[in-house]
Amino acid sequence: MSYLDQDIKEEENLIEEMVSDTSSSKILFLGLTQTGKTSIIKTVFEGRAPEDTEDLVATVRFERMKYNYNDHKIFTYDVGGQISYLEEAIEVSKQEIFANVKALIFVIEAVNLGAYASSRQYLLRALRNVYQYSDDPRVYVFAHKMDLITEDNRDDAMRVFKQYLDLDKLENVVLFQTSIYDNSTIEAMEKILNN
Ligand SMILES: Nc1nc2c(ncn2[C@@H]2O[C@H](COP(=O)(O)OP(=O)(O)OP(=O)(O)O)[C@@H](O)[C@H]2O)c(=O)[nH]1
Ligand SMILES: [Mg+2]
Repeated sequence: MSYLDQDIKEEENLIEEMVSDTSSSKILFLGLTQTGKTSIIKTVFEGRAPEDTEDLVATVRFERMKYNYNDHKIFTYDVGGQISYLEEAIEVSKQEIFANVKALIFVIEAVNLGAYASSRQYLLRALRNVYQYSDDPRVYVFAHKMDLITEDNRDDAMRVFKQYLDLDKLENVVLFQTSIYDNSTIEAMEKILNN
């Protein structure tokens, strides 16, 4: 068997396991490139130090991983945030990406106002897909890299964030303020998994 065949076989096994194992949770990570999706997965589920994420390369297409985390069986889908990968996930591969989702986590850099509009467009398209292809999915927005905003400015920053993203209009979307440099991502994940 070639390496390629072996890879394909492993991928198929992973998908089969995920679909047949109803006690497992699929967590789908989406958001623009460089927002910190892979860093969140590596620090929370693999215990990697935050500083070790600085050299992560951009995710190509999407990456599936399987974890045992605090008695939870988890499958993560980490979609690369470059526009071509997002488009592929949302249009071409939507049936696979958006099926069986327990939690969709949409990551937005809190500090990057210039990217709010584009993030919102992708968030809306992701919501449409996830409600179409999954039963009763939970949806979360991470206002991420909060460590880059001084404590005094966080309330104002969050007001602007919610206003620009018009989050109040999106029913059932739960917002977390997160950073890999403190416990906030781990605390958010625990709430999500225990929901
Ligand atoms: N200051 C700060 N930097 C962070 C945080 N989370 C991630 N980063 C940094 O953000 C950069 C991009 O992180 P990635 O995890 O590769 O981003 P990504 O969203 O997976 O990017 P794509 O794979 O291209 O979609 C890295 O240099 C991380 O160290 C955070 O909470 N605070
Ligand atoms: Mg990535």
